Amino acid sequence: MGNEKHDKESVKGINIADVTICEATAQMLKKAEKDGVETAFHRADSMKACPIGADSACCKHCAMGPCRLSSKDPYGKVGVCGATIDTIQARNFSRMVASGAAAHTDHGMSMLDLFREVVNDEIEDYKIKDPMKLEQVAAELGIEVQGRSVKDIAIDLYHELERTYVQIEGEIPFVKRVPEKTLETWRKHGIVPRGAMREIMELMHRTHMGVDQHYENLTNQCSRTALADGWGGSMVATEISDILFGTPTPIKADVNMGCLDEKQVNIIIHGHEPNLFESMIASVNDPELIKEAKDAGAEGINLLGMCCSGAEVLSRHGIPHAGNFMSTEAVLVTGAVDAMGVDVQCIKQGLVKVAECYGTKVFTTNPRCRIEGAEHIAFEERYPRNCTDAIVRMGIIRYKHRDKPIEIPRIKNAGIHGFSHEYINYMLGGVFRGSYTPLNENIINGRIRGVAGVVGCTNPRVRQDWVHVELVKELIRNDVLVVQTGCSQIALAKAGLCTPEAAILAGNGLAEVCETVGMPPVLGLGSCVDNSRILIACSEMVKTGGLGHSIADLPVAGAAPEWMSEKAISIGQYFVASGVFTVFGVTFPIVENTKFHKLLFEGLEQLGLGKWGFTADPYQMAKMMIEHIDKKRKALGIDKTRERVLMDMAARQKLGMA
Ligand code: NFS
Ligand code: SF4
Repeated sequence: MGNEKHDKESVKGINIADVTICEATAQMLKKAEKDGVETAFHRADSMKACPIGADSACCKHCAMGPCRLSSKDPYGKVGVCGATIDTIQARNFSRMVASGAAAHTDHGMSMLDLFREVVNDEIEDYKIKDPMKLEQVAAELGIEVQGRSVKDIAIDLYHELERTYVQIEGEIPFVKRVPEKTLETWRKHGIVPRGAMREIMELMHRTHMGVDQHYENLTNQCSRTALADGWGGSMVATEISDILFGTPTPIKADVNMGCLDEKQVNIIIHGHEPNLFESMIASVNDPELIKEAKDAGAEGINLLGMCCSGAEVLSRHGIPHAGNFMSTEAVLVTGAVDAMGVDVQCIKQGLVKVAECYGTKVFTTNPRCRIEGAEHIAFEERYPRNCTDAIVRMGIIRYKHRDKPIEIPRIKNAGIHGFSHEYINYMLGGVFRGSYTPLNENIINGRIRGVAGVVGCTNPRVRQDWVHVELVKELIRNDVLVVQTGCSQIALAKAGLCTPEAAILAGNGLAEVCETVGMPPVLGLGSCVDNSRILIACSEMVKTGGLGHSIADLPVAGAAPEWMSEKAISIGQYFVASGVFTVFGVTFPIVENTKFHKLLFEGLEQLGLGKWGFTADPYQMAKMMIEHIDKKRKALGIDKTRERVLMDMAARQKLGMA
């Protein structure tokens, strides 16, 4: 220990009930304070957000600045170069999109690298597990599949998908999945993406000092880059993962910290890339390593996920999930984690210090992500087990030398996860012939009012999980079917809403559909890159018919109620550019009453795309989304259904929800 943060006086207590509704996290925060350990919740309390930065009213793109404009009087001043508030905000916002899109597309590229090596027989540890999906994706992209070997198809698919990154001119492959009318709109505005590398490079160029100084023109490139993420990098990540590791189908699995087991060696994988996780699954099932764990006195090896790769293998294999982004430090406070392996994205640097306090080690594995104080064990795709076996062995050593008291919150929540868009159509369409027709019919007849994607992070600036849970309850109560990914999915799983029984919280129409099919009213699809599954589902709904001709016509809406990362902004922008009304919570990183704000919140919709919305309040958020869904229903002429049910306090108490 021996660091000042471990001095009990140095941790200023926070009001724990105000910062999270996750009971396990709350219990661990109490313990952390007792142990003198600081977490992001404590740091958020002492680090007040900079008001100028929060509104994106500052620019540090050159050394004539940094320049600060006022959010109270946004047009009162310009930067030294003359940049207006609209230029400054559009540039800052676009750079968030560039960074978020880069994260998703680079992740997708790693999956593609792995796929190439598998196809070329350069790796033995991974294989094509889902040749049916391979054929289906290849056929969709116009690759001949009849009478050809899996390997030949895979080679062609690899070369085709590589264009998602390197295409210099012309449209990327998955644009073929976009509904005709949506694509027409994109073509009209010149925002059909070329390769992600080109789009991100051009966006970084255009946001440099003294280049693009028209917020509308910048926003076009911002949309184009975001679309290169959603219909490009993210979609490649999802499809390749399915081909290599299997397409998810519904599976029962547990979430929460109660999945830790004091009697076993507990290993946590936290990050985003499934290749590390898949190798770890092989390691923890290796009889030799299990024997080593038993020789050390443990009953076995217990593997858990956290954050997005955790959500992905929860959906794909039913691997238990310990918690979302704001629980990653708290889980270490249990003292029960014997090793935490991380790869890329959403890995708080603070983890290392917390881990140190409990004699746990954090292992970085990816060359892109090292953390001072963490041990690095390189993950090489050709020899993946070298890395994951080593982490298990380090965990076993730590197990043997556990010397801190262990406290595991006894909370575990079962649920059903793994609803790929392919499965949704089988589930609703019957066993023999998958189709979106029954979903569309249920929307047209009003049993299902519409579909909402509720996704994204947790954030210590708002009460962890609360906004997600309240929003989703309000939506399903109003017959809106909810699809989920990432940390949001875990929040709802912990609240018990990923079970078929949760249909009792749904409105009559949605409840009826859930009961008939035996599905939960909240469908977990996996990680954040799996938001691409939502795009595909939207496309399918349009193509199936009866709900308009473009994604913008659909009675759907999206939300990231507790977002924090630049990836979330990229996701938001690609949903908006695809035609979806998308509402964010916490804070919106631009100044109101500016032209750029008006463009994002109104103007884009007039161009035939979707639009942004903002509110930090979950009930208001539900109201905005439902009103939008109703507006679309009306335009489609299918609005002859029930009035929206607003839950008052008494109704909430009756349901035990207050
Ligand atoms: Ni999405 Fe995943 Fe979670 Fe947010 Fe981070 S883990 S990619 S960014 S915090 S949902
Ligand atoms: Fe200031 Fe313009 Fe330089 Fe930005 S680019 S820091 S607004 S002078």
